[in-house]
Amino acid sequence: MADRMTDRETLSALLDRMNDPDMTEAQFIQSVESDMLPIQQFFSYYRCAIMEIETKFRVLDEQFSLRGENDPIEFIQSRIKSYGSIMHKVSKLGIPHDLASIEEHLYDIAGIRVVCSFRADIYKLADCFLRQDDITLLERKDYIANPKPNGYRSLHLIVEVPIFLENEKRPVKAEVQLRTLAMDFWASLEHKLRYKKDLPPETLAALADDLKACAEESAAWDEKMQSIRSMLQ
Ligand code: 0O2
Repeated sequence: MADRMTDRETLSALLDRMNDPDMTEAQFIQSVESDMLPIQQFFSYYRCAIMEIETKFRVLDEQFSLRGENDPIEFIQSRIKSYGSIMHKVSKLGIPHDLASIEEHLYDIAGIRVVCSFRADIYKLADCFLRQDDITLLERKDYIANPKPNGYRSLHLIVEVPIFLENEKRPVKAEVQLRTLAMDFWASLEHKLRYKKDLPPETLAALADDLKACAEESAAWDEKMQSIRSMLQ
């Protein structure tokens, strides 16, 4: 994934250097390290974006709890998309393999998942987050109002956040997923099923139906819990 080089070119340059009798081991290691630098820097931008976004949500959580409202956030999980998943998506989208194109076309290299107890808190947090003047909303997908056919529910926000580096301010894209505990429980179970390709098709279909029914039931639970809380408040 080196800048402006395909994987194959990078690998073949690496093999040439490994076989170069004039190159010492130290020189070889140094050359590999310098090749890796743009890639390390690339991933570091996304780690910084995650830090920025996580902090924004933690600050909001702190503020709501100071106001005497229950902490709206149960937990936050973040991840950087793995190299393998990035390359898989690059091939699927048919985009060039260089870092600049990957940065331009992939929106979910940095992923932040904010899990709340109550559905209303998801929208409250999303509104507060999006009102911040350094956040640019690129895309909003409300799979709570419009669940996916399999039952998947979450609010997805594709945003751009600036990170402040030594000599530059750099906009970085990230995907924020907001969901309730019930939606998260469901999504992690469904995610496991996706990798169970070795089961017979009838079993897979029956499990998908069961999961769809679970999604409807847990959405009804979310709604009930929400109205109980509203009454308590
Ligand atoms: P991971 O491992 O979580 O990163 P795309 O973003 O191009 O892949 P799409 O449909 O435009 O596809 O994006 P969408 O619908 O916003 O979904 C992106 C992410 O949402 C997924 O990332 C999942 O994390 C989650 N997601 C979406 N649909 C489902 C679903 O049906 N079940 C579960 N469990 N999760 C879902 P990745 O890259 O697929 O996975």
